[in-house]
Amino acid sequence: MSNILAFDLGASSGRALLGRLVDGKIEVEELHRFSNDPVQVGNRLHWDILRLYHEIKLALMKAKNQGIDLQSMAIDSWGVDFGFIGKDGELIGNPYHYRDRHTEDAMEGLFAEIPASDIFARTGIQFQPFNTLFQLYALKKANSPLLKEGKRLLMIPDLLRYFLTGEMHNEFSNATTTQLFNPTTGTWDSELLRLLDLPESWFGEVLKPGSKAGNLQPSVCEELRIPSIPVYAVAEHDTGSAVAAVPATEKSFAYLSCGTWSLMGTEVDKPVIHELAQKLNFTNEGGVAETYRLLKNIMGLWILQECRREWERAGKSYSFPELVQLAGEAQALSVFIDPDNSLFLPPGDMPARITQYCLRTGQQAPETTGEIVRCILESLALKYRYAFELTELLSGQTFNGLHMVGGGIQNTLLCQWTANAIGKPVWAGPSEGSAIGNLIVQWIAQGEFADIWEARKAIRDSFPMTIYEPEERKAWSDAYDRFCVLTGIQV
Ligand code: ADP
Ligand code: LRH
Repeated sequence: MSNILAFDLGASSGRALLGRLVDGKIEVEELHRFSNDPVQVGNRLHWDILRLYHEIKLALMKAKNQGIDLQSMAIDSWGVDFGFIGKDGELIGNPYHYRDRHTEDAMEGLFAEIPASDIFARTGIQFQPFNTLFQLYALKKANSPLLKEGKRLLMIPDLLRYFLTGEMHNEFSNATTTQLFNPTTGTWDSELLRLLDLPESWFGEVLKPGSKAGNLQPSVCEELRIPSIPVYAVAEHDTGSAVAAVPATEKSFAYLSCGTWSLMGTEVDKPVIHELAQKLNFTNEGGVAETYRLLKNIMGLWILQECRREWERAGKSYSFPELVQLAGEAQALSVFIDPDNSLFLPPGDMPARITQYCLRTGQQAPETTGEIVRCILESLALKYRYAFELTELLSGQTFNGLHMVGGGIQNTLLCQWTANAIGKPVWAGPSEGSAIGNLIVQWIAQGEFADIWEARKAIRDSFPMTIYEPEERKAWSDAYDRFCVLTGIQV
């Protein structure tokens, strides 16, 4: 029986999922799970990349100790972040976290040098201050030694794969999140690199998802006393893997990948790059099987995670199910925030920022834990309606429901409220979308599935899907009108 391993590193936690194909069905087992804790040093926020590498090795050890014979493995993670490799082949410094504040003024600064419309026309990627492009610009302005010493730039999964295999490659789906890749030419954008004075030699040939990208190198095998196995490049951007795992039956479908971030959109054959897409700040990220993801980033459950961390610092600890229950007991459709307000991007005292937002917009601030959680979840559901309708507008399609995948689907209230807000059914599952998408791309590469559609069918047959039918239409529709006025979003 073939066993393969998927490492899915999310912004809040990482996991190793063991996958097996049994009579055409997918079986998964969670071999290892670990928290992914950013580390603040002085004013800087970093990822603990070596700890993540250590956790990957722990999972490989667990597989060995359980007598599991692995055939292959692959890694996916959040996008945009990277590390530099120096002349001796070693990692220079700790990768920055995309929520580090060093990119705060970067968009404004760069647009004074290169018009935003040129950047969007070249890359089709939405503007977010933390995109690799703006991180590099900020490092340049700060005269960072990283740029002087760096010889190769590797995205987070590229970097971890390099530690494991000794081979340096850049993978396609994650390369597109840099906002330095041109989907029209299918290569790094030489003109953007030239304008930014970034050496082309930092960026390697781009591997398609499903490419074999090396084998576990001898030093790793010796250390862990394990045989070498192939390491694949899958859709190494977690959103790419999550969307690969959407159990859709037809080509035209809408999805919401719901975790730390909420990513709402549809899959398209060609990137949608025009003025309106730029104005609405939609993105075109590279996906599997020559597709792109036309989608919008929504701040997501990060706001709730950060509230939870704040309450923990105040000595009150809540599990996610407890928070969902408290939200269910609070008053419905009372006060709203725009989850995408820049106030909510950096780490910090989120309940205080929610109060600040509500008072600023003439609303009464939520007070109890349940009221705060309800405000976050309802506001997310309403923002999902906005992004859902824009996805229909930009893609010229009408969707008869929404597929939700990711850890956030364990929040049954959020799923139900999303259905209420969009007025269409929500089909929720699987919750480990990214890890399952990672597995199926390995299997497609190994010939176990003919293509992505056969793999999606196997996902449909293997994992339960929960259906949420829309309810309370009038109340949610009125709430949406209020939400739009309050947040100033144009519909
Ligand atoms: P990421 O991959 O970005 O780290 P996940 O896909 O693991 O994120 O989703 C994490 C989110 O899922 C959490 O922020 C939390 O809101 C939600 N979640 C996780 N477990 C539960 C649960 N048991 N009940 C409700 N929500 C949950
Ligand atoms: C979701 C995600 C998203 C990126 C963000 C940095 O995990 O990859 O697609 O924009 O993290």
